Amino acid sequence: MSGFIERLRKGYGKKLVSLHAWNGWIVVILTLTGLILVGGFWRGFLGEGRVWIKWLHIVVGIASILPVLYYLALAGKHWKQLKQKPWQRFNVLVVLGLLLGWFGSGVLLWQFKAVGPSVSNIALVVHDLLTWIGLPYIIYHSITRAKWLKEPSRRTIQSERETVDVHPAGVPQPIYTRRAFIRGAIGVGLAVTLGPSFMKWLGNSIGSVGGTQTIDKLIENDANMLVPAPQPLPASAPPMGGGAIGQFRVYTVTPIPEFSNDNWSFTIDGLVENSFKWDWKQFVELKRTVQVSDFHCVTGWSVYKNTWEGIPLKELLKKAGVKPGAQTVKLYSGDGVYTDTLTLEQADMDDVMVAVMHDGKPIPSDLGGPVRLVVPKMYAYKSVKWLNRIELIEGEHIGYWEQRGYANDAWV
Ligand code: HEM
Ligand SMILES: Nc1nc2c(c(=O)[nH]1)N[C@H]1C(S)=C(S)[C@@H](COP(=O)(O)O)O[C@H]1N2
Ligand SMILES: [Mo]
Repeated sequence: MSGFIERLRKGYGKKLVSLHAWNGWIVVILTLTGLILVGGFWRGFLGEGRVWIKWLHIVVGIASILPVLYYLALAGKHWKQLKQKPWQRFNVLVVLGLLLGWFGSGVLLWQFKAVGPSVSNIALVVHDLLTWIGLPYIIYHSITRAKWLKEPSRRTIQSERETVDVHPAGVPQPIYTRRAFIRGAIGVGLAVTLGPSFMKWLGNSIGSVGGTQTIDKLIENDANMLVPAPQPLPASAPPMGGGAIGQFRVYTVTPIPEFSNDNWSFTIDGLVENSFKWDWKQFVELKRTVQVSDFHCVTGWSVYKNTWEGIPLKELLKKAGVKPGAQTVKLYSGDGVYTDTLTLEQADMDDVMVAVMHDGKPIPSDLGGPVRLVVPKMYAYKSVKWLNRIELIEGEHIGYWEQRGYANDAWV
């Protein structure tokens, strides 16, 4: 072991320089792919690409531990060299903390099935938190480096040199200068291109820590205009689950559709004895029930104790009368793009619900209102938003995200 470390330490200075460069590129790739994964615009735009980006993020993420381990093997010597430079020591600790934290939480997110929703929920919060703290830190770091280059007095003094080029051999200054310039340019590029969505995401995420305000905002900004408003059952208002814990992230692969009495209907057809097409007035007359359930997205976030009010899917199927040849329940979104399926057996679970209300209030358009599916025992990509058609079909259908690489097995 010590022989190995000895060998590592040969050419120590050069190694630290290339380590720093490698690590910089890894962070850039993880940042770009990570910010794309956050969602919003990119979700709809990328489609299948999102799954590739996710894999790239995970593979590079796992690889990111290598420079860290390599550095740790050299750290003793480096640490001693930084004895007179507390600020640089601090910087080393921040960067190591960020990288290890991102790695640890990232591995948990990657292994979300093995660790379960409550762990991956925490991992996502940590992963995000490190991103909010770490990115500004790293962007600032890159930008100040670029600035310093313009000040000859600082360029030559020690204070400008940190981790990488404090070493006896000395690095030719131009190499470092060019590298710092590239990093500065990347920092500025990142800030300009990703700044707005980063800030928006920051706002949303902070809101999501702060409790119930955000959902009220979503209700306030409801784009749907459907009358009459559904009246909650006593078990819904006040919500029998006591109110949802956690915050939904608004996910959509299309613009949020808007519905009114004129353009909304709900159809159940295909291999059924009686097909139906309800308008909103008829639909709110259907008998509803209330359930409390948790909601888990594969990305790692969950919302607990949702009180959903709606029509159990099995009741709708009973009403329509499933014909013997039918094998699959195909679910259509009113966005015109998103679909998913359940087997007849899955659709028969008691808690699969065609939901109309959440915590005693109409579901806002951002969260899939007026009517969305909820499948509590499965990851939420099965929970089709703006549900407006159920078709019973023979054979299979591959849903939107399943076509793009998500597991057909969505059991939590
Ligand atoms: C510079 C370091 C990193 C940054 C800036 C970063 C950033 C991000 C961001 C912003 C997200 C989106 C989270 C969200 O949806 O709110 C994300 C997701 C994720 N990250 Fe990282 N990450 C980094 C390192 C890693 C590492 C080291 C791993 C380890 C394997 C990793 C694995 C994951 C996974 C599995 C997801 C969830 C992807 C999904 O299902 O959408 N990340 N990351
Ligand atoms: N029509 C439609 N339904 C959808 C999606 C979508 O993009 N479009 N995303 C799914 C995914 S991946 C999740 S996690 C949940 C998110 O629900 P929310 O936006 O109400 O939080 O909706 C699911 N249903
Ligand atoms: Mo999801």
